[in-house]
Amino acid sequence: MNRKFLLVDMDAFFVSCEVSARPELKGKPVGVVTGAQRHGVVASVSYEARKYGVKAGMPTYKAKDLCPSIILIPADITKYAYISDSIMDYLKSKFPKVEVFSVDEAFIELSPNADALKIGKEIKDYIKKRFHIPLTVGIGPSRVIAKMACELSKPDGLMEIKEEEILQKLGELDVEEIPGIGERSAEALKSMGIRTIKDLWIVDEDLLIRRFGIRGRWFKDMAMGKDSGFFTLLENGLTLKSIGHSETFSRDIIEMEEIKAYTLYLCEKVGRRLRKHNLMGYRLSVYVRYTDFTGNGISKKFKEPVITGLEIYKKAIFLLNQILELKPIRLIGVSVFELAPLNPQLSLFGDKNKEIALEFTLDKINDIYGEFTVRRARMAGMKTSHHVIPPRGIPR
Ligand code: DCP
Ligand code: CA
Repeated sequence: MNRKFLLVDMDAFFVSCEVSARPELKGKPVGVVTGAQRHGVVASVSYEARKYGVKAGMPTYKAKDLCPSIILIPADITKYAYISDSIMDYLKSKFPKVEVFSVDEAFIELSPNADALKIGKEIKDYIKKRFHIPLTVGIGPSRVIAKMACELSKPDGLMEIKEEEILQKLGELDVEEIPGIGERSAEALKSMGIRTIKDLWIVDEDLLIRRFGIRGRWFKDMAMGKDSGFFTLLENGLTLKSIGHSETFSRDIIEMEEIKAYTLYLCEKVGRRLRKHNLMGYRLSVYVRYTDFTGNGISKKFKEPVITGLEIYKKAIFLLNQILELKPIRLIGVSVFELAPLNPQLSLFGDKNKEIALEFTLDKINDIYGEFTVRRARMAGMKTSHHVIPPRGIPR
């Protein structure tokens, strides 16, 4: 592999941001809550509260049941985003190859002979001193190994796993410890007698592919320390902020059927580009410009990510219905934001799997025979004679 990656991951990030402003909270069970007061969930949990079994994603009432002394603080996302940006800017100013992986995680590729432990220690010291945020650094010959080294040494850790140490240091771990292998995939693997990372080393790849499709290969690759699935996105240098598509019409559009048909066309395009980049997104925006040059737009974050064109379409129509005025339209735009890698753990999506698989198949047919060779019936309502205004700075 002869490469070296370092993962920088803040410990209990949202909580740590609060503790840095209020040092009296240090060492106490603390949770940061997102969502409405009564129906809030704990998004970040201090390591002291974790001892009581409190976990990220739990409803606040459950967190209080488990740990009555927990101090719950409402989330201040703007503050966390600012601290996150400042930390990422610092990393980017120091290293040429930084991949921001999430709000509080970044991979740094170092030269293979760099003294990664020394560099990791320096990063830790600087971030702690400058931002008062504790963090863990994992180092490995690939991103997936750096990530596992990080998880193993949290909190306030620093660990390197060399290529020749993978089996010895990780071999006995449960398959679930591999990023991207969730509970359901782990269960399925276990039902085949594959419990540990070492078991994945030994098992025949064809057997995994027969059972899990392409994900089977990803599982084995990652167990052996090779970036795949989840991490190939980064390898391709993809750091998109949004994927969107808009069309300016050369004539007025007013009938609902036609609006729907164009919207579906836009959503299919967006869905297709998402899949091409192996992405899904949580936020959807739609915007409209009318012939009189006025316009409006709406944006909403959804709990479930959108992946397929049809899903994007249903949500886009829901949003459009909230803003549409009874005026002739000249432009419609649809964008998906808050992108995340389309997890290899597709089983997460249950029934949605079939729809996703179908869309991938349609993509293949359309790749061969031309865009929209196969398309949904509703798009037939679309009349021709329009031209496309390409979205800004977004790869096709
Ligand atoms: N987050 C969230 N909802 C979740 C999980 C996380 O809003 N279900 C937010 C809060 C976290 C931040 O993202 O502080 C980073 O997520 P991590 O998974 O890295 O969790 P922490 O940084 O809180 O803890 P750890 O020390 O395990 O990394
Ligand atoms: Ca973290």
